[in-house]
Amino acid sequence: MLGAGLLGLQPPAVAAGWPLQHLRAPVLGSNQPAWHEAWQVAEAPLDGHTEGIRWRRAGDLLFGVIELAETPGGADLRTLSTQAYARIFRLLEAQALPHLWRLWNYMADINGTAAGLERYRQFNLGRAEAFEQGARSVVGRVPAACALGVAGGPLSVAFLAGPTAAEPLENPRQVSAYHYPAQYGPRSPTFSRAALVYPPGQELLFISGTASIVGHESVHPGDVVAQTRESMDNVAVVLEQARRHSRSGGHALSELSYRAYVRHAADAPLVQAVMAERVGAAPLVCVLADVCRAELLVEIEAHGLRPL
Ligand code: 3EB
Repeated sequence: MLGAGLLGLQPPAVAAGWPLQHLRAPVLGSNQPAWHEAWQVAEAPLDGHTEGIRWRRAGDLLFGVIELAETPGGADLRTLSTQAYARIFRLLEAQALPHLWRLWNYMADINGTAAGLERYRQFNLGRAEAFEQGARSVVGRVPAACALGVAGGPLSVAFLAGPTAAEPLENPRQVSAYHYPAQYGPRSPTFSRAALVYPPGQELLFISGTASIVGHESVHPGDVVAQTRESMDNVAVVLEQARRHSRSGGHALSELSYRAYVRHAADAPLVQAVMAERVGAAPLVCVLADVCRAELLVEIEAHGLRPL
C-alpha cells in the first residue's frame, strides 16, 4: 500500500500503517458506510513523517497527507494553505521527486466568509502564494486536483507525486481555472482539468473535480440533473483531450472510476441516475460535500488506469 483515502464519517478503526486521508463526509446512496480508495504498488515502501506530512514512498512514487487544524486565534485558512503546500514542496525537493500529479484538498465551511473573503478564495490565495514561493508555475503545468468543503475538521491535503512531469490537459469548453477572471477571487485556482501520469508500466489519468461550468460561468443554477449532465459533458470532452495525448490507446468513459461530490444528500439518487445513463455500471461513489461555488450542486472527478 502506498496510501489511501477513506470516505465516510467513521474514523478508521485502527490507525493505518500508511498515509491515509480521511474524508469526513457521509457516503450517499450506498449501503456501504465507508469506502477506501487504495493506491497499491509492487515495491517495498519507505515511510516518513516530515513537518507534519505523513508520507510513503515506493520506487519513485510518493503519496502523502497533511492535516492542519484551524485553531481559535491561530493562522487563517490562507496562511494554513500556504504552509501545507510549502511543506509539501520542501518534501518533494528533499525526495528529489518534484512533480506533483494529483492533489485532494478538503476544508471546513468552504463557502463561508471570514474577514470579507470566501474561504475557498482564501485557500486559492494561499495555494497560489505557495506555488510562487516554491518557484512553481501557477499556470499551464499544474497538477490535477479537487477542492471541497466538509462539515468540519482540519484543512486536509493529500498528494501523489512522481519522477516525471504530469501531462496537463485542459477543457476547450472551459476557461482554464488558472485563468478565471478576478470576479471569482483575488487569485485563480491552481489546477489543470486533468493529468496523464506514468507510474511504471502504466498510464494513469486523473480527471480533476469537474462541475457545471461553461466558459468560466456556472450554468443550470438550482437544477442538479442538468448540472450533472453538464459536468459529464465536460468530463467527456476532457476524456477526448486525454485520448489525443494517450500512450495507452485512450481511456473509455465506462472504464473510469468516479466520485461525485453532492451538496444536498437528497440529490444523490438524481446524480446516480444521470451517471447510470452516462457511464453505465462504472464504479461510482457519492459523498456529501460542498462544491467551491455556492450555486454548484455537484462535482464529478474520475481516474483510470491502463497498462502500457
Ligand atoms: C471548477 O471547475 C470547479 O480549486 O483545486 C474543481 C477542481 C474545482 C479543483 C481546486 C476547484 C478545484 O472551478 C471547482
